[in-house]
Amino acid sequence: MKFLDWTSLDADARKTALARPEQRSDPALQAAVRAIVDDVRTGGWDALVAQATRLDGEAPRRVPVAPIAAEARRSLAPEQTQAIALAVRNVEAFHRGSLPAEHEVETVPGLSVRKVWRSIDRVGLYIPGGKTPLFSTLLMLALPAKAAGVREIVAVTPPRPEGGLDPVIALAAELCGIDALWTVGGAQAIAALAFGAGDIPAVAKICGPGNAWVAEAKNYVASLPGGVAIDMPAGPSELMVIADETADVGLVAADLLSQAEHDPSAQVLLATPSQDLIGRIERELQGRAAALPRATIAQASLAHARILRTADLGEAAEVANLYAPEHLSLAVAEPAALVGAIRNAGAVFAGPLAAETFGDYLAGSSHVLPTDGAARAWSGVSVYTFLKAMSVQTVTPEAAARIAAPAAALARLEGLEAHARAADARLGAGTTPPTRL
Ligand code: HSO
Ligand code: ZN
Repeated sequence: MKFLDWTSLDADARKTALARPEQRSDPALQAAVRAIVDDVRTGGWDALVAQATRLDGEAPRRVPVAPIAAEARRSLAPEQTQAIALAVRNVEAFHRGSLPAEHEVETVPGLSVRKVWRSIDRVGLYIPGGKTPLFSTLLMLALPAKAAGVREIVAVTPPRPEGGLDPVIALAAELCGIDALWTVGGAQAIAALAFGAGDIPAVAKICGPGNAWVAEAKNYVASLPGGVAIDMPAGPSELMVIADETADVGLVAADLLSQAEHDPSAQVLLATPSQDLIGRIERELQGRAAALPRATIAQASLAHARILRTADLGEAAEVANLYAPEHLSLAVAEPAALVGAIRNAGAVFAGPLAAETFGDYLAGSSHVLPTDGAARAWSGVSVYTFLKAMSVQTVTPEAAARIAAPAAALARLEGLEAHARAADARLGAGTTPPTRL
């Protein structure tokens, strides 16, 4: 853990204090990913089967979720199933409630421009697998997509190490109204979604986190001419906590550890003006970390955690804006006042009771959020991820009479005579009947 006095650091030292591990692309991995993607692109289903069998030990299958979800319902405790259902309810409610309204502006009397929203027709959702499949990620992608009105969701997830579909993922899918998932993962799954392979249809956008292979494949398919759209790449989890002297050291430590247990490279930071809190936090973190089932991972993350002493909460907010964390917790007496000062963060947890863990599972917002400083310019997954705005122009004869001449003037200024004539042609059009030949 690193302790730093932010106020006394110069610009270079501040940069170093907030540096993240470099997300450098490994040329060998890049070449391997491109080879897999190109193979599936040209070889279709047969190439996909060969790659998936070589890498994951089984051919891709479209697995109906109902029978496997039934298995999960039998093996889970009722409160576990109910907890997933509650998460589905909340996440669905939040995203349905955050659908954008249509806007109409009459820029000139009779000339109206509307902004209307249309969902993407077909999207691909990548649900990461591995040893601990995070079924919650399925909720956080599928429910915003459904709320946005996406007609077809093609969900893929790697087969379990022992083969087949994870029962809890199947249950989560069923509760989200997804009736089948493809058990295929890695770069080969991304290629199948990008170009189509067998019965896996090509999609317009691929969303969801994954390992380095998946991230590389997403970037590659998106870079190709006419390539599929992707969401932002996901880096290691991040949590910054801003705390004041009223903060409960146990709650602050619990939140920091909740992200530290994700990954040895998870980024946890505390910014506080309270020397007293700084004095107590290290002991609290070390003691609690050692007692966790994932102690080794949490301790590896804590080894590069940063505790920053700031002059006041305003300076702590500036640190957060510079760092742009994926998650920002405000463990302060007056969180509402501080929220106003925050500009760059994926998700904010305002007040000591707003646990980051609630956001990970069931508060309602998506936990697929911008990492690695992307929160300076990107938002987390929401209904907007799956929507496009379209403008619709309508013009009355009166409006046409007012705007045709200035439009033609602008066109002639650009030397585009055909544009000018198209504008002029609207003068009087619609008011006089068309000439009959
Ligand atoms: N905190 C993670 C999401 C997650 N947490 C899934 C638990 N399960 C995203 O940064
Ligand atoms: Zn988490």
